[in-house]
Amino acid sequence: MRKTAVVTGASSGIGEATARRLAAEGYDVVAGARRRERLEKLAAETPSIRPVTLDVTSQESVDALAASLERCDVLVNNAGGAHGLEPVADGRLDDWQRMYDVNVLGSLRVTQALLPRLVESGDGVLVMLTSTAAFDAYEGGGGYVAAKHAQRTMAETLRLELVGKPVRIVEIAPGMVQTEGFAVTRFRGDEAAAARVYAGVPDPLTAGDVADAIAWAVTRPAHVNIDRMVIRPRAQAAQH
Ligand code: NJP
Repeated sequence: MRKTAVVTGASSGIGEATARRLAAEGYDVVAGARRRERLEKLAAETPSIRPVTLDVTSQESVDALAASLERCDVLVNNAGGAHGLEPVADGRLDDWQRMYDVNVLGSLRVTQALLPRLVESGDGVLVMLTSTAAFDAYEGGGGYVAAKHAQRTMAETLRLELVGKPVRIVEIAPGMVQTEGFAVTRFRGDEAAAARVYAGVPDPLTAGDVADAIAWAVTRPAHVNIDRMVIRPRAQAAQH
């Protein structure tokens, strides 16, 4: 019986790479995001990927995803991102709300909707895509640092609550990953500013580096729980 993996935010970056990687591992992959045309392209290249239009900030959209599934063995809560770099004192409430709604409440909505399926699987794996920002504050981190801390502690609490149930909780915490969207939304569309940040970290991680880690963690035998993987570019390895 083929297993099913659901990847949120699969239209670009880490989510797209993870969808491809899990398909290569033999999973049927349900790839969710708002940009349907990008998912269609991904599915056209890889037949075991099924595109699903998904907005994790909408309960209706998340419920429709859950209703469309026959099974769910792996859930990768990847949809997320950062908006704005202002100091806390100047942080925009709408940015903070958006970051919470996608990263924290989005992960919560999808987790609540699919957890029964993960339990039914008999060996469910839930991956929470956090960040090194889930441990360390940094200037300008603001709402992103707060949201990723919240996601991390949600995963830790869930792991405690699921003791005795057949679901493993894996946290993946990357440092800087060069993806299409992340730095651009962070810098409000200023691609030149985003490029300058990447220039400051030679050899950032690629989305594929993170996808490899996710694929490795979820394919461990059922008795092996990888609690957390922190993955940084070598240039960031000693930073806190
Ligand atoms: O970014 P990007 P990454 N509903 O912008 C989707 C974390 N991270 O791959 O809906 C559903 O290429 C969006 O799809 P669309 C980061 O916090 C990154 O770098 O079509 N999906 C797209 O597929 C995040 O949790 C770095 O616009 C929604 C995807 O999210 C994860 O890695 C470092 C959505 C974002 O892809 C992936 O980010 C780090 C919604 N409402 C952690 N809103 C890094 N890149 O440096 C957005 O520590 N998406």
